[in-house]
Amino acid sequence: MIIQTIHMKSVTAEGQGTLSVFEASRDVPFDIKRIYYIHGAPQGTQRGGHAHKALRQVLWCPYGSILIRLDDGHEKSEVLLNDPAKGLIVEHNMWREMIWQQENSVLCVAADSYYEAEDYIRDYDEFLKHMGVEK
Ligand code: T46
Repeated sequence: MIIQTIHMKSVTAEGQGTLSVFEASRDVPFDIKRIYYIHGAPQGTQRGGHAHKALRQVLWCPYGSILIRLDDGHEKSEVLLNDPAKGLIVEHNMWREMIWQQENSVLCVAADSYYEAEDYIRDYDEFLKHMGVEK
């Protein structure tokens, strides 16, 4: 499985923190139509448990530490988002789970499409079938 991460350009101002930035279609391989973020989750929170038929996204964690588990039906992989300048590209046809390693960690997501409930596959057996994987 190829894991695509990006390192965001970061500009530190002495004693005033750091500005990190990425640009649609330049630093991530798509245009961005929607941004959402998940906050206020206790440590140990597990979210996700689905795949998308078409949606492509970039995930980043500006505060805290969140483990992302990816599964393409053949291989599984994990990426720890614990650096505000690190982004993870999650392509379509990828089962994902997100596990909060630290309370109040924030997960930000920029997506290439508007919200569409029909794009989700929320049943793992259905996902394997969609991917043509024999159980
Ligand atoms: C993903 C991971 C990383 C909306 O109404 N609009 C939206 O744009 C989104 C993303 C969600 N919702 C509603 C649908 C559900 O009633 O918000 C509720 C929670 O969504 P969900 O259970 O899918 O949340 P997560 O954290 O499991 O998954 C989310 C995204 O849905 C998903 O696309 O890849 O974050």
